[in-house]
Amino acid sequence: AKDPVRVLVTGAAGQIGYALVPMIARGVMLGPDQPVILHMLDIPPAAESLNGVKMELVDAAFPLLKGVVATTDVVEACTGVNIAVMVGGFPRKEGMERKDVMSKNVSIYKSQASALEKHAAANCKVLVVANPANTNALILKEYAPSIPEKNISCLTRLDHNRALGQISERLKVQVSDVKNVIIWGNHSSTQLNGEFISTVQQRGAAIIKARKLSSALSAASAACDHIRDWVLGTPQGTFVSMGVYSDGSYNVPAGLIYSFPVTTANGEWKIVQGLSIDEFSRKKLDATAEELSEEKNLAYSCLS
Ligand code: NAX
Repeated sequence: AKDPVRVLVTGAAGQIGYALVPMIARGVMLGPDQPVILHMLDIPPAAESLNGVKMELVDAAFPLLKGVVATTDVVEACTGVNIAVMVGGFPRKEGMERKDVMSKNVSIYKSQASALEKHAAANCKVLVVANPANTNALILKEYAPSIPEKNISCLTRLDHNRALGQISERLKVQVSDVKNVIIWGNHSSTQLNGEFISTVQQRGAAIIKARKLSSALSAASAACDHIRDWVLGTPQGTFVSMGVYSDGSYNVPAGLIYSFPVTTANGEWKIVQGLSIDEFSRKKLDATAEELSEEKNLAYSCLS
């Protein structure tokens, strides 16, 4: 039997956490033959609720689940983890300045980066879900210099999957018959996905309007897809979208965490090269890079 993989979920008492941990425990993220130990982190005001989630995980009797650590201690949460899914963060509340929200998230991601750097397993793979996802991932990279930058990513797979879903609905074909859409750049309203741009951009808002809560099951599912493809590889001829550290491909400034089309094999992603970018797309790629540079500057101004 395989050794268990330790998977950290921060913000595990939240909405996405509640949808995500059972998927991980059921093998949706790492495969049906891969035992897992869940590490769940949240903050003290959510400790009781986090413990409730742990009780439910016990009650679900998942055969693959070999242990659960539920804690408000960052070091305990990060110790020995092979995969870290960072869902916890400080949400933007009405009337709050962007800079104040950024500053809260910068301080969270700075301290969690240090804990991961010191205590995670070697070669830990990190996925940042919490918004601003690209920039939180960049801060994490800065403060965990010994974690290779290729191991740090952010989630744009939800936008990618939304685009697949919209195309399948519009063309009346199965979603499994649609592939290779691309999300470029930021998980935000400047992203580009070729077609159905505004529907995909506004899908999050449409879900909030309908559910009075933001997307959770689709976000959790996308996080599983992101890690599964990263660890187990993309099918031949298929690419997916991941927010990764830019190497300057497609003239995207190096040093941003930017969403690119990637293929994966042997636990490593590679940016798909040589796709042709028309003038319309070029403008969008540049606009989303510009937005991310501006966000990066804002984040750095919160450091010190
Ligand atoms: P919730 O508010 O339900 O849950 C967030 C949880 O994080 C809470 O339990 C909170 O106590 C915890 N938390 C706060 N600070 C923490 C810290 N320092 N350490 C550990 N835990 C901490 O939000 P939810 O709906 O689950 O969304 C989570 C995050 O995902 C948000 O930032 C949201 O904006 C982001 N999203 C990102 C998406 C993406 O595609 N990248 C899509 C979905 C989602 O909106």
